[in-house]
Amino acid sequence: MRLAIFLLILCIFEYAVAVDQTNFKTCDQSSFCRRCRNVKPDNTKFALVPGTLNIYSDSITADLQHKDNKHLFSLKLEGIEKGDTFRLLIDEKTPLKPRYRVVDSLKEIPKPGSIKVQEGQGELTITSGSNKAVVVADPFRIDFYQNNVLTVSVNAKGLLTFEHLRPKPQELGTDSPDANEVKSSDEITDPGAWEENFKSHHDSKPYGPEAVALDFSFPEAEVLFGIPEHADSFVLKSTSGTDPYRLYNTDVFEYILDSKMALYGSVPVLYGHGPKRTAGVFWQNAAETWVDIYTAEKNVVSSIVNFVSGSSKTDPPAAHFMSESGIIDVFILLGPSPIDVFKQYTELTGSGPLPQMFALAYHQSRWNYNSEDDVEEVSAKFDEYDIPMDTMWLDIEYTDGKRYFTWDKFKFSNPLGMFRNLSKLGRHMVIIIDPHIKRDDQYFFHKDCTERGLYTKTREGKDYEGWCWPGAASYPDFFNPEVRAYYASQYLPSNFKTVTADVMIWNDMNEPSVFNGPEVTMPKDMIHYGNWEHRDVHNLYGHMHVMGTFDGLLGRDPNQRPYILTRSHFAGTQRYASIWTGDNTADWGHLQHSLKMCLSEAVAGFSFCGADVGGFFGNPDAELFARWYQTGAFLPFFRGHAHIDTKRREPWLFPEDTRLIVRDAIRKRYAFLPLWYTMFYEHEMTGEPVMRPLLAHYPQDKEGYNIDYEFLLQDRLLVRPVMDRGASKVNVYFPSTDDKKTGDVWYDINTLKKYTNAGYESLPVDSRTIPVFQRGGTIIPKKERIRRAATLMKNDPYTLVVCLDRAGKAQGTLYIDDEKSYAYRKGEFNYLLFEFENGQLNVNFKSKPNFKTTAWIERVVIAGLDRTPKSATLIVGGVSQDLEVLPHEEGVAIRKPGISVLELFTIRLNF
Ligand code: NBV
Repeated sequence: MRLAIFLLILCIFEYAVAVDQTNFKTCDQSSFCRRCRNVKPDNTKFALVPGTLNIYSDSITADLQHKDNKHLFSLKLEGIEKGDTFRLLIDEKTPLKPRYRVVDSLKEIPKPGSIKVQEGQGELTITSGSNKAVVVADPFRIDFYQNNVLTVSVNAKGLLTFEHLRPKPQELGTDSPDANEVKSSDEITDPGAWEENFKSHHDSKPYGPEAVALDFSFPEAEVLFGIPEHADSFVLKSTSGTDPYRLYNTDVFEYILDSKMALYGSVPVLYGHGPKRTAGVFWQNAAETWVDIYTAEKNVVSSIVNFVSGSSKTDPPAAHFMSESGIIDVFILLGPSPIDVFKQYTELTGSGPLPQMFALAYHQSRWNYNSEDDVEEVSAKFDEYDIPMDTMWLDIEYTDGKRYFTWDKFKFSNPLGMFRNLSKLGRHMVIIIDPHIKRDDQYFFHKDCTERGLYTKTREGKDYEGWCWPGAASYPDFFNPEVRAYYASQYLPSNFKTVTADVMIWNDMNEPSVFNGPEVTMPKDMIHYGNWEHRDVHNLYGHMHVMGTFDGLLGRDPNQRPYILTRSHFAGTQRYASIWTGDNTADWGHLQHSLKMCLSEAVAGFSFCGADVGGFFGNPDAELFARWYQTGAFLPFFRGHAHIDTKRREPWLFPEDTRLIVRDAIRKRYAFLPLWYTMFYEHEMTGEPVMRPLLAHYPQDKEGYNIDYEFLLQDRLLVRPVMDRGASKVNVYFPSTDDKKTGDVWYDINTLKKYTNAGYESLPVDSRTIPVFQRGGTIIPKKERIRRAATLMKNDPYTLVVCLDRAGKAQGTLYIDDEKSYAYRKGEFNYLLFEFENGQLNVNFKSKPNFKTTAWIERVVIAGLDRTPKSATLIVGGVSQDLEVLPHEEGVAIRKPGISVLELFTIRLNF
């Protein structure tokens, strides 16, 4: 026992001081990365085998061969029916054992559509809708055209690698025919090919080298972006002279900024963007992956070569994906617009479902709220200081010794009472449930998992044991459907009796984090359901965990939308959970990176993203704290959170002026909740991201490509938070809509001051300013009676803010439902379209209103009119009524239309 405690302390200590990057591999320290990166360009070894082509109505297949070792691979190319998308699959024709194919990432198997095939001299043209793929047999490459424009080339650099499975060299008898073949033409000499050590960890690599890699060029692109999660700029940097970007879900202690190191999540989708076109590739592989980025800016070698050869042609931006195992399964997304390509991606992996309203409001967390009294006090103080707050969070200390699904009976003797008290105030609670399970024979969960064989196994078939918060721990094998079903059943009211159906779940440490494991995670040679190595599925572990949780919450209450926050994630996890950027630090750089990181996540399907407001590690000073709240109020997931060793930092513990700034920021969030809710509904429906980079709507504006300190919410708001110490002004960039440098009209959301020029504008700010602008041409719904919790604002009246474009027009939507259940999926909602034109505001229903509400419109604010109206007339069902028009900031306000959101109406301005 003593030894165990000693070891735990040692592990935690090692974990806690393991700030340095040497705990994580560089490409050079990873055998497969070295091998793939060593492949020389422009000399691909692969060619299609003549006479092996099969043409089907929706796909083609052919054999691909490695010219030296003669190994055969089967290639399949499909044109996907929906979206301008192709799918390319390459696997070994007759592998020694099956290779892993990801199945849980896609929302469903995408249906291939009909294709036309034309055979030419050494090449093949496959037409799918208005797109085509030209497959060149030798040297093998595929060029993808969208509307006859070459948009993505596969293997143009010739970096394709497919290491076939092979017997271990020393295991071959001398007379084995394979032995000679392997030795003569196919030897992989890298010392880590068959076993590999990293620090004190040994990877037994029983199947040897099995990497796959491929390059993608984007002839129409100027910048590449995507492949979260990295604490780096939105636009990807060249990796020439640095490590590639890494995708390997890891718990990195005190992660550093401007780094290509892997973090908690991996989403292998990458986009190439230029003024005319955007395209993407989704590399569906869950093994450790590295991605090299070739972009012109830093490609010194090619510039020199071009200079010497007198050529001005530079290679187009390209990416080289390298994965340790699995197959090549890649979707080519042909755009052509940024929004098109984002939708093509979510068409495959799904969009985030509409959350309950409370989840879009403000969350209050820390590691830890220490007792029921603590929770109650904090909740009461929010009321005392009139700061709205919807959800309190409990971190790991609420449990009985980190045994999830149990409570510390001293600190939390009556959790049901605590929940009821919060519920009475309209508030919610989220509690943490991590995947590591304490190895304690008295603990029911551990007993069940042991007896029923639910844990991830070692190579010898024993339960894998690692170290985490509870000490010795094992890890349920969530890849096994039985494990997920068992896990889900733990949430049933009959099992988890100490929570109500309103308590939601936070899944942390699910990379999985293993304090004493290689790179703080599970060894790659552990075994999952189906006999797959952890190596094959690593980046999916958290995803499968979250699937179990989601099923659990649904099973507990089928009509309530589950809310889950997860740290680890993969492509598709957005269907189940929101994410945050993990353990950031209370400094200005981390505040700035919260935008860049969530922008990358948003284009990779994760609109519901946020960062720990205030910074997890360290103590923010008042200025940073306030600026962080102002920024967080405009990011989708808005939660204050802090490390256990930090000073308590509830807003009232700061000086009064800071508290008031924080209060103001949170209240602003609440005022915009109708917009957030509408945007998330539209996100679920369309798959378009909520948070967007400037290039999403201003694709031609090259200056905007690299601006990632500013972002759009849909195409309605432009947010440029103050994220520098001591700022007295900010440089806001208003993007331009075309080459002529004209742009949209923007209105400051507070003053309604109008900005009509595209380009940089230096604006003065004080400590209260959050520079946010509404685009001319939009109508935004708001609620201006702020209450203690969003759930209490359900029937409150709306304000519509109409900001006119240059033509005096605007439009916008408002979505309304019960904010909690799935009734909206059965049509119980109202979806309104407001349109303003010729001095008149009209409403239409986008579908028949089907949700009863008493909510009404209490005010219409209009900005950008060129004349001041004397009055307004409200017309409902042929009956007219005069309304008062008053000056309001730099616009006007129509007072008290007093009209239900269920009625059709017109408001006419009288000049
Ligand atoms: O559960 C404790 C923390 C949590 O507060 C944080 O948000 C997670 O990202 N958790 C990580 C474990 C360890 C942190 C050093």
